[in-house]
Amino acid sequence: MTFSLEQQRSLYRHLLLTRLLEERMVSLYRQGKMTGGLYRCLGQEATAVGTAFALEEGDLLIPVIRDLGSVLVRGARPADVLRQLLAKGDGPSRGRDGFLHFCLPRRGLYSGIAMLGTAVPVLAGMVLADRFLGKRTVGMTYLGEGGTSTGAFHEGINFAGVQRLPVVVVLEYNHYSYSTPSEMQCAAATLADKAAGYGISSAIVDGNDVLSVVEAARRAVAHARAGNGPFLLECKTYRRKGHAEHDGQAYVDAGELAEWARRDPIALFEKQLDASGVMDAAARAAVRAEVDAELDAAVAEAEASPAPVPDPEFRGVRADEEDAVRRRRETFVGGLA
Ligand SMILES: Cc1ncc(C[n+]2csc(CCOP(=O)(O)OP(=O)(O)O)c2C)c(N)n1
Repeated sequence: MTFSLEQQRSLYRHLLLTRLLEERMVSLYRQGKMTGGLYRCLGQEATAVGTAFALEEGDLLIPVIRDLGSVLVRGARPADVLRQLLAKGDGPSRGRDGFLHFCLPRRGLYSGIAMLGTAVPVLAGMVLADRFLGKRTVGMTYLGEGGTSTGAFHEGINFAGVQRLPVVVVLEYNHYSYSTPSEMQCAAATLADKAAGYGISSAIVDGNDVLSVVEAARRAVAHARAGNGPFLLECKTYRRKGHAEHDGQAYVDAGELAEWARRDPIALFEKQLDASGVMDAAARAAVRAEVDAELDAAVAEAEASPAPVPDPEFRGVRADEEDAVRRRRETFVGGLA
């Protein structure tokens, strides 16, 4: 598979955007401005960016906590991501929720679901609904090793397999689930091995090599779209920070961290771009300057956004919110009478 100059530039830009946006998030978190936890994807950027890059317009994506890169590839604006994290009144969730729990339905991006594994049956239902409408929508979601131990994952992937639904589950093998090492999580030699038990296909890819990830994800998406059923794509990567910012990861060996820092996905792609002559250091510096400027503006925009206004009407709880508010008011007035 070949990649155009534009595609490689876009991949590089999204990797950098993910890394540098996260650094801004850390700064806001340490200033006490963020609400809730901060879950980083340092070292895993190529997995989320590369897999989402393989989707087409109209496809569906449900991220989990390490997938900021996929959210940006789907078109979320950094300023809106920051508004969400700062729980601003004009943020995507209007200050009601945190982290990546927001949707951009017009971009096919749905909210990460806090209960691990539940995105699999939900996504299976979404692509099944689209199949009834005659669409060939592919759904992609993500899970870590820990997420694959849940009943929801099992039920969802089993149903998707039986129905031959176009669901791609990206399995992020990042060596830890909170503090539990992977070998304590699952007895199978690889997560991809689980596919055999469901009668579906799988592959394993180096999750730190963004071009390999895109290629593998394109094959997985094409497989699913062609009606061959779900696909498990295991990306071998490494979580270089603790579970969240509050976790000092004392359970991780320093040598192991240093070893994976040498396999940094962005540095690896920079080497490839040098070798192929696609983007030299000056061209990459220009992209970095562009991303820095975008993030300066995004932080300023998000910080200037208003705080949420407490709303006793529970607006936004239901899709038909105006109707719900009207009915609630009518019931209340009726109750008084
Ligand atoms: C069903 C369920 N159990 C527990 C949790 C709390 N929890 C959130 S993330 C996490 C660790 C998940 O590990 P893994 O799936 O390997 O993903 P990683 O954090 O390594 O990316 C836990 C225990 C949850 N959200 N849902």
